[in-house]
Amino acid sequence: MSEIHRKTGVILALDVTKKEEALLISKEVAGFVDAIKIGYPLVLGTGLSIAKDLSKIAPVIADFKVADIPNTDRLICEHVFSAGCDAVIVQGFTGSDSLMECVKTANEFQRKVFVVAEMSHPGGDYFFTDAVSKEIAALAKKAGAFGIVAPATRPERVKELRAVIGKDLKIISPGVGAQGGSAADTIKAGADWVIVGRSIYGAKDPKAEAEKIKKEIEKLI
Ligand code: FNU
Repeated sequence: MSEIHRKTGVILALDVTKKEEALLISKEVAGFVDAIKIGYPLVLGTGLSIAKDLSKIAPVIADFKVADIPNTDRLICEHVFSAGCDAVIVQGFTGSDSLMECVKTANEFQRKVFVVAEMSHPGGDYFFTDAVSKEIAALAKKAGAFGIVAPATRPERVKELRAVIGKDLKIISPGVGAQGGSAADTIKAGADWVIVGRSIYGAKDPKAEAEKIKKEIEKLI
């Protein structure tokens, strides 16, 4: 287990499906990212044991968008944390009891919970309307989550959600690069980290691409 600290402002979304490729890319970009986000593509492709392998390289965030009744959420989170993940991404629309169970489980393991406040794809604001995502962000704060997920594709929403949660919670923002968002604009809007997948792991030179994004963020400081 390791803490997620902001050094580069970049989180790698590792949506490859083969273990060898996942380890190779992670080792290459290790110095340029603060954490590695894994999700269904990689875990279904390789098994949850990949989390332990990757946690030797960087902190691991499990993007399972957990969204069930409290008991099932707890069982999922226990597996995720026992497998070596440092944080889990959960949904907030399930309501406060489910969310609080995830946070309680994370606290027992001394791990972290990020709550999806609004999704980054074009259809992402259809149900996650302004009012709903702000309510979810407020609930995340009340429940004691470590942070929220907010869309890099809509930096104005990152700014509004930052205003809701204040400085106590972190914001991680997917949607940079392949989905059209800009790393600099997202950080300027109030995100702590941008999450970048295809632009890095799909690049000819993942290391150079990760370094480029790191430098783009560094220039803002
Ligand atoms: P890339 N992701 C996302 N939008 O893109 N977890 C969200 O609103 C969200 C996410 C994840 O586009 C997505 O599943 F809540 O290749 C993928 O793993 O840069 C990553 O962020 C974005 O990948």
